[in-house]
Amino acid sequence: MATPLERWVEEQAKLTQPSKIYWCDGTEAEAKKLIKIGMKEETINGHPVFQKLNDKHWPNAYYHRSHPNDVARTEQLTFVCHPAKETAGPNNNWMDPKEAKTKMTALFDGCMKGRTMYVMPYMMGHPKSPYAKACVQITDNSYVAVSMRIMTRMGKEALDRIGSSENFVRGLHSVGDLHPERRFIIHFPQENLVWSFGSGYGGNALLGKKCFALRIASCMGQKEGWLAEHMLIMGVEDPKGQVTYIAAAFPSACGKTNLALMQSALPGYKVWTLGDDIAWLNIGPDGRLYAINPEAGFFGVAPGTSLKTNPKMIETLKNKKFFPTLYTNTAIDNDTNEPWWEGLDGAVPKSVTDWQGNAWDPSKGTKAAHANSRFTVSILNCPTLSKEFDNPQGVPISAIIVGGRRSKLIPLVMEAFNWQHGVFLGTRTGSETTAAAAHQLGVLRRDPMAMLPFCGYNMGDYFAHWLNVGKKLKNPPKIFSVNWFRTDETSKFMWPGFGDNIRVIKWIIDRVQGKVVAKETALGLLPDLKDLDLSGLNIPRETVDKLFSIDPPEWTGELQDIEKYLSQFGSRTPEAIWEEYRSLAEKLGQSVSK
Ligand code: OXD
Ligand code: MN
Repeated sequence: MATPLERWVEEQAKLTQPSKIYWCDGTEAEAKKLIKIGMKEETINGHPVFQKLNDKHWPNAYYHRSHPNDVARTEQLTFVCHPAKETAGPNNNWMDPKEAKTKMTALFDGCMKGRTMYVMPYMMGHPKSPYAKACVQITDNSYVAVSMRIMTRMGKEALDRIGSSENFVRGLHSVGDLHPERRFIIHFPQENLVWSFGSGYGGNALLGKKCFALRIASCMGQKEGWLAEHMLIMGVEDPKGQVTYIAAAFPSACGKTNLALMQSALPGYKVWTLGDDIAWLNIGPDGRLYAINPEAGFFGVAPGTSLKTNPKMIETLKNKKFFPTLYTNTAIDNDTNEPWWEGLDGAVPKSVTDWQGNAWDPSKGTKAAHANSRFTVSILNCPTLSKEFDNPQGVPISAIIVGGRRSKLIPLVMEAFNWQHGVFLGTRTGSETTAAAAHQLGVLRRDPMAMLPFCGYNMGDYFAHWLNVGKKLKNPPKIFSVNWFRTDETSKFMWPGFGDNIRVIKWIIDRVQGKVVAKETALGLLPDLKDLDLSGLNIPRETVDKLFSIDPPEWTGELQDIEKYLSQFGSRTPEAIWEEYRSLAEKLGQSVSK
């Protein structure tokens, strides 16, 4: 008798009518075969799905050029279909589940004619972890299939875990005809199901990532008492060899990957990488918060990645260990057939093909690589991979960091007074926008816990869930806010960032270990400057003061904006969050109506 998985695959095949069905085993041999198919038999917008790059300096490198209209997540075309609209909240686009099924069924009907249907069983998390989830994605594109091998644990262990059970997360994906009017990323949280049509872009098409591990998983976490978060996970080893585990939430393209692989500027401190994008946080048997990274690879922004900004990522990309590494929408150096992007070390190559396949003419002022061009590489290639990466129980988190790109107001670092205040710091987080999603650049967008595009249910309820998790923790992590991006009067960043961020992390660890005291201010607990290790850093005292300055009148507009934002969720915004808001306003000497 057919298993639920076989039956589901059969139903999807009946709907989409592929010419072939191929069950992926996730092996290297298979990836090689799929890449060949992608080079010879499949095209996107007239370009072969894969192009071989020069292996000399970039081992196992393959190039993928997406459709120019399909280069980022499309939040306006992303829907979460709970039966009731209020469950989705103002933070999500909502469609009635029945209407969504009808609409999507029409799009998927016959969409794989003449194509191969790839069936990919995969695990999010280590197969032995009690926190891991078994999943299956179907796609009709070899780039997506090969990317999923890199980003997840694909193959037999997932199949074994599913066995004859109904209990697996389902994802149906087709690139369709890549027409933006026929592009929809649709989530059905009640069925642990995602339907994605019309895009091959990572965040829209690799359904284990944002669609499942954040949107659907956040709904599972709400029901089951855990948190699915847009966070990096790292272990920081101090000079005594003690490792402190930290999870940090920053919006897309705000430096999570750089921090997760940071090469410390302070001697004796070492960063061990566990993840750069997603953390699942569960309450462990001892009442502490434990983190696993459900993913197995990095889908990182290429421009700006260099030996200077992220040497360990360059080493990761140059590691031969795990096959293959993909470069999507970067430029290509024509003389060497190697990938290239703005910000990469060395001179600008003489002759470059841009991300759209045209000869690049720098005098026109255009970029050769797309601002959101990406590399996809296995975490197993990472030289700083933590030995705890495969620990099924995860790692105990001692500090949670929230942050965003703020040119003003928000200090370099501060500690929350307690969990409730920390959750408030998360809710008020905002960032000046970047290129990872298709929207206007440089505008302040409130992005609570960096989850605005990823929380699969009403954010007011999400804040309440965070408060509830805190109540259940016997030994909750301390919560911190950081801001690497404060600028001076000439709009220059005041903090050097990158490897120097360890100076801030050291203070955080010293606080966790109870080694230093902090100063109470209206915003939170700030460092005594003598406790911030700035040795060897040429930064004037006046600038350091500015990085921490609090100017109450400047906060008037900010408070109004926070209030406006939180009010959207009506009575679902917990009273405890409003309490923190009022307390902040009062400490800043401002009167507010809420
Ligand atoms: C990502 C994103 O790709 O956040 O990680 O957009
Ligand atoms: Mn992300």
